[in-house]
Amino acid sequence: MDHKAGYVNIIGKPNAGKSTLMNALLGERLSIVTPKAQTTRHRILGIYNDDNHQVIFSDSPGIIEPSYKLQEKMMEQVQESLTDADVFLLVLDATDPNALTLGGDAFLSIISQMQKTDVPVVVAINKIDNLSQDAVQVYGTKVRALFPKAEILAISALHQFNTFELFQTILSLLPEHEPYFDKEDLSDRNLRFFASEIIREKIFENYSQEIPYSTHVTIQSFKEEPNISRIDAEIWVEKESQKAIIIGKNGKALKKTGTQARLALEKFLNQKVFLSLNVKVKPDWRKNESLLNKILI
Ligand SMILES: Nc1nc2c(ncn2[C@@H]2O[C@H](COP(=O)(O)OP(=O)(O)OP(=O)(O)O)[C@@H](O)[C@H]2O)c(=O)[nH]1
Ligand SMILES: [Mg+2]
Repeated sequence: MDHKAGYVNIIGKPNAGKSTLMNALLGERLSIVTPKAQTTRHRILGIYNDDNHQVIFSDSPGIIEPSYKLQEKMMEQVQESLTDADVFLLVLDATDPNALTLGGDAFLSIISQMQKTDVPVVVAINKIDNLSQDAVQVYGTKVRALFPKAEILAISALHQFNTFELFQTILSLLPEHEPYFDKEDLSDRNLRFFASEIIREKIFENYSQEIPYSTHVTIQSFKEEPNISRIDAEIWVEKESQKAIIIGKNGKALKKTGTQARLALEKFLNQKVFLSLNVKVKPDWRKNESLLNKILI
């Protein structure tokens, strides 16, 4: 058999550039990206197919010490990606002085698992567009000391520098295997999921402090008509005061977010979109186990 296939599980701290990198490797904007940490909440598979390869990239939330139930569930999504990897792709933000050292036991324990595993490890030293060559060199030496057997590449996911080389390295490490998914599949997630993520991305971009973290987006209905998709979405918040902030004075803030989300959805779906957004208060949804079990699957 000369077909190769496998799971390439991307892990790292929040904001390291994991989602940017998955999108760059796939050439598709599947995972949402924002400047804020803890943007990604779910494990998301992005699938690359050609005649001889199926690369299943797995994006996941950044590793943190969970301090509430939603974060615990996010870390369960990370744990899952530690179990089925054919290749680990560890993403480090080279501009973060604490990228390798501090960051709590959760991250250190994952680093130590990576050091012991028989699964091939690729380390992507990311954001080198913001670093001098000397600094990259120094950083590379530190990473080499931690991972003597790993493939180590200095990249910029944002500017797609060295990402082709990274992709070739990954291909060379994949095992021979039949495809796991249909060759037409791009992801394990459906359009409703991506629609909710795109709306969440615009919330992350438009609101500050705790607001984005206190929201969740559900799609109430998604109707595909020949020339337009009609999407009804609900934005959950935890308190009335947050609802007021999301809506803004005279509805201005929600209108702006809604317009940006609609335009992004139109680009993603390649079709006109009618988007209706409703804000609903769901007290303490981030601590509600049964709600979270429905949301984080
Ligand atoms: N300068 C620079 N910025 C980058 C690079 N890669 C990602 N970023 C930026 O870093 C920020 C975080 O990127 P994400 O891809 O959302 O990071 P993530 O690791 O998925 O973050 P979480 O989902 O929160 O864990 C965004 O503002 C990106 O544009 C890079 O190579 N260079
Ligand atoms: Mg992400």
